[in-house]
Amino acid sequence: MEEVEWIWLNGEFVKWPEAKVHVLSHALHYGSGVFEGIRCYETEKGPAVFRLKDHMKRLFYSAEVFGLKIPFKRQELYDVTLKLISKNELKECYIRPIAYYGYGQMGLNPIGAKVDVSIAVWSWGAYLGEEGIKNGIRMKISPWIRPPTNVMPTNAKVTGNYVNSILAKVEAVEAGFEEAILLDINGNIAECTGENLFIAKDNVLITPPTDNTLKGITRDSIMQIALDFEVKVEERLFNKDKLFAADEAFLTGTAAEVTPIREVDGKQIGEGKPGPLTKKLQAKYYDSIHGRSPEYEKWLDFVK
Ligand code: PPE
Repeated sequence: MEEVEWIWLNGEFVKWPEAKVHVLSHALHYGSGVFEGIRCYETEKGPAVFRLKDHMKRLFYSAEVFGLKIPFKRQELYDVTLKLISKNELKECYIRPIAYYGYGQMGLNPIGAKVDVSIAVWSWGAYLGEEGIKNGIRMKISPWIRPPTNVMPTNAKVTGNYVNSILAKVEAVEAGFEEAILLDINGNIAECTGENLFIAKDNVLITPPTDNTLKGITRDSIMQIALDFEVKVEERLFNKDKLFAADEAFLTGTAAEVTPIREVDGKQIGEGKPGPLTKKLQAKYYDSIHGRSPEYEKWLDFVK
């Protein structure tokens, strides 16, 4: 990982090597934290963070679901994020805010434990590879099931949830695939380890509802772009048959951006390459994050 100079930790800018945690931090043992993944992109008007307000809103939503009290205001974390990017003189970066139970109290009951908050930024390239963004990836349906929300709060970005994602990811990668698709307990497609999933059939875009999955901000952006292109969008449950019979499929996420899917479980999706609708939505998404689409400039928060 590429280090930068500054990390923001509990109200102060500290040097990268100084941003450490104690081995008895609560979150290290029990996954008791909430976090976000955000990206900043270079634009003609300077670096801009994509949908920063929405990401901060989701951070506080996750904290509320989990019952963790963030000892800063949403606006403070918003301001600090922009400042941190300029302080590190970055043009493009990934942004990782995290709030977690820190050091001082062990045992499962975290009530009253200290909450630490940090924001780190670093440069992070294509999550599933440049090749994947261009030509599509090969996916595997995971034997691991996305837990329902009465088991884990899967529509909140709680760190402990990601054990489920790691299990699915490792299983898929070891079997020679780039990424895993997780089903819900009823066999419907839920989402991927760190992305939402879309299929296109007869020019209609379909994505699972987010009752049991993360309400992706990239997902929401793609749905808005599709509607602006007058493409019909449906949020409904579907199973793997529909996925295998799709004309096109792709996944969305801050890290993965818009990555086409060319194959699932060895079966070719559509023509086995990024389809026309995927390419059109992908191109518009890249234009919007890089400030080349005036209609979506509302999604950008510029670093001063
Ligand atoms: N589902 C999950 C489970 C998920 O973690 C993400 C983001 C999404 C969907 C897409 O959400 P959004 O980024 O708002 O469009 N995953 C983040 C973490 C990746 C990581 O490896 O860490 C991300 O994309 O930043």
